[in-house]
Amino acid sequence: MKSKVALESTVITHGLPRPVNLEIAQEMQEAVRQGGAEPLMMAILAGEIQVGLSEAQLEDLAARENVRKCSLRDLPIVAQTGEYGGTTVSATLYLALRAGIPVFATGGIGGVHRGEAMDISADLPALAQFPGTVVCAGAKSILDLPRTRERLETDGVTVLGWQCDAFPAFYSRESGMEVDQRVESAAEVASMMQERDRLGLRQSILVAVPCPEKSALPREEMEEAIAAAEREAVSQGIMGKALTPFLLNRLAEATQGRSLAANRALLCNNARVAADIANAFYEIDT
Ligand code: PSU
Ligand code: MN
Repeated sequence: MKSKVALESTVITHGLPRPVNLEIAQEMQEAVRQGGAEPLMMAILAGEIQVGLSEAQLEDLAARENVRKCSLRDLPIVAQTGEYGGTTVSATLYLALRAGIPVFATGGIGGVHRGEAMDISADLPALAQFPGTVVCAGAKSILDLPRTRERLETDGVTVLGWQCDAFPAFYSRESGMEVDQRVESAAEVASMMQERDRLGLRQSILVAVPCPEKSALPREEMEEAIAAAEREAVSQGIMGKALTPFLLNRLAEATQGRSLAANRALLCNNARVAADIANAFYEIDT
């Protein structure tokens, strides 16, 4: 047995355009393997929960139309209807822990959206309820980051900065907010996971890893593009689970693909950091 890293699949089914979605999924899996751990992508295939996908299953899912974006509330539905589903952070966190996998890697977590609609991702209550370790590049810059950061604090989620003091904002390395504690190594994170478990706490540890420097985008530039995409979403009446994919797609257009390159770089980087943490935890836990 070796250490395992769970990967989410909504980023593949809904967050990235085809055909690079498949390439990036393969790169993420490779990054985990390079780190000496086993990658297990979580997804729903014909109503069945999958803990890890074969190459053929991954290719099929990445190319498939009519895949449901599954947060926790969608899991009973797809299990009953026999649909295909990509799992978001909330669903992946739950399913990974259920399968005994404590560490998982994603891009950015969902959070509190901007505007009046009180759209809050199911990722936040899931992080407050399930004791996993989620490696991400902070919260997506399309969100209301101060409110998202406050909500993590209210919910008792431990926010660690991976070799950084600033809470990263996905494409950008800074958000103007701080993490709870800076960490330098996987061993420190693993040790905090162990302490969390000893204390009987039920919240996740969020490990926030900044986007690699050469692919990151300046915050000011992103702000303008985000505001424009946000206005467009309001005028077209786009909301609910369709909002995040819509905004991500508009940003990729507005930055001539540079947001996509940043997304790719941070996903692979997070996968590698998650492998290091999984190995370190495996060592002290077994
Ligand atoms: N970040 C990305 N791409 C994505 C997502 C996050 O860069 O596709 C997905 C994740 O699966 C996350 C979900 O859990 O969006 C949050 O969606 P919502 O805001 O509808 O809760
Ligand atoms: Mn939402």
